[in-house]
Amino acid sequence: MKVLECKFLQDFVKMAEDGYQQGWHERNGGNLSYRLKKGEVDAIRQRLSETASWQPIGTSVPGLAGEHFLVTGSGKYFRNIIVDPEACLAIIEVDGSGNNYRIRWGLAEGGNPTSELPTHLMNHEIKKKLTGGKHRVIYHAHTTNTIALTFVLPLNDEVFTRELWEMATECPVVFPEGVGVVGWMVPGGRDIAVATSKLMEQYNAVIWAHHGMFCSGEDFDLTFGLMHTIEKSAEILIKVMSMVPQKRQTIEPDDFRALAKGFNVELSERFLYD
Ligand code: 2HA
Ligand code: ZN
Repeated sequence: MKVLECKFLQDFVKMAEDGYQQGWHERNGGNLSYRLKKGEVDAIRQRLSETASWQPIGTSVPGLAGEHFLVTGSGKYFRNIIVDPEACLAIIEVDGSGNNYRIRWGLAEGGNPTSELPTHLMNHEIKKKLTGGKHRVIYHAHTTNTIALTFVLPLNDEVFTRELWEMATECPVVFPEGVGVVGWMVPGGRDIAVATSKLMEQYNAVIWAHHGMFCSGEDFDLTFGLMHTIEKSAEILIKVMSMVPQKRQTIEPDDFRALAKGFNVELSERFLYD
């Protein structure tokens, strides 16, 4: 089967275009990765090259040994993905040790997988383990309003979660586990990957101060939907903060407790401080 005709590739391209249309992917900003199912790899096996050499990932992900991922390319622009997926994307394979990868398809004009490969793969490793293999998508975007909030809110999980929950009744239902926050760090390496994947043990969304956000999910719709919901909530919060020094009324801790009951979700008391 042709890789470009596969549903997983077409869904990946649509999600990338949706993100671009949101304004989250200026220049080469952001990156996306998807862990292929075994049947998906089998369907394209004859189209996968075995000639590329193994390269170091820059971190160790033994829990992903032998897995294949569709990933965006380093320096490639989201706005070009829909035009030429074969030049902008790659399918990579992780070796048996979890220390190296090789390119098996794509990057037709040359290049490397996303500069955030360590964070993507470490997030995939932890989520694969914690969800029994359900989570397959990791998404990084430069979400404008969420980034803006990292200049004015304290950089801690409790405040970000609570403020974002208060801005839309659906929020605690969409991300009942809350959001994690990483203070400013140099992107693109192992240190930020370790910090992010540690928070991914608890959350499905992690905000990078003055940079953007990472989301994890089972499929493209759920992962994009999570990013979209959080970013919209951040936009409402900025509008509210721009209008008045303090909210006149809001969703209160007891309202959240009632919501948790009604929607059968668990909301940690950690976020329901007075
Ligand atoms: O340029 O978003 O974090 C890609 C990025 C790096
Ligand atoms: Zn980025």
